[in-house]
Amino acid sequence: MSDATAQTQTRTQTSAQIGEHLVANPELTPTNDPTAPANLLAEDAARTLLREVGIDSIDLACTLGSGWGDAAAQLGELVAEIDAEDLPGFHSSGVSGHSGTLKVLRTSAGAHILVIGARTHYYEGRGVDAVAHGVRTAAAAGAKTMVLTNGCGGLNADWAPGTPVLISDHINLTGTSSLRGAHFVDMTDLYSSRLRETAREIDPDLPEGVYAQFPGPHYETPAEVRMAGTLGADLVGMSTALEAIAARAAGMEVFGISLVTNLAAGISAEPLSHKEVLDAGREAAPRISALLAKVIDRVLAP
Ligand code: 8IG
Repeated sequence: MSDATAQTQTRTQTSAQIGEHLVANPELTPTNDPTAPANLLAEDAARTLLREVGIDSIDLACTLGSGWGDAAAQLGELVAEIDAEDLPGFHSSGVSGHSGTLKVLRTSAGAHILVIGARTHYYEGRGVDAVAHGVRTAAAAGAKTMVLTNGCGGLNADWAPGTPVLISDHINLTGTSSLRGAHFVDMTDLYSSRLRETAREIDPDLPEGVYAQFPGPHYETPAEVRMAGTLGADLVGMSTALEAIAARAAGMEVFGISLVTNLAAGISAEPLSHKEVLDAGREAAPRISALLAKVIDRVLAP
């Protein structure tokens, strides 16, 4: 076979693999195409994860944000802990307060929970596929529920640092999407009202609010916080919305919960500090960990 024929054959194979369209640049393959590089990478990570852990599937996945790091310990018995770098497509974040591992836990009822301690933030500049990778990997590993947690700024002065708030909806202010191509996905009831009900059965006093995702990494100006408030936001942060979109697109039911670690800029007279964020998280940890464990237990109850 001539070199030219071999090359043509390789190219033909590749086009067959990634669909009829957009063969010139696989990165442009729509995210609803299973052969999009982002989906293939997530499949690869899920396969690696399940093989390493020696299980067939994950039931529920949970991404832990600022202040939520201790919550994993209460969710079940640790089956395996894997460094982010050892799984295709994952990176350790390098943000203090964020761990760089994925854990698999087994609940007393025998369900498997994937705890993603290695979240990639949009502000890291790795692109939206990296941001959605944890969620897509969870979906590829079989997870039906995606629990997204974060630390955030609060616009409601009544929510003292350390207050957990259910996310009822979001406003995506990143100017981008975690999806690409003609991938039109309904975002009605994105943050499952059923799961919010479940959480309120455990703590009837849990407030809820609309989360606005800013691109970061800087915090907002007071004027931007006022803008977010005018638009209908109660919480401001740098994560979650893009992941929730990817989770919904992957068919998962989404539960979102924020820990208000600081009042958003201009809401209190004090300037914001990352130390304040970490302190509020540390102090609230036992309470919010117990809350999350109870919610997840109930979600997984047969
Ligand atoms: I923790 O006040 C935390 N993350 N955008 N604003 C934004 N992100 C945050 C904040 C905040 N606090």
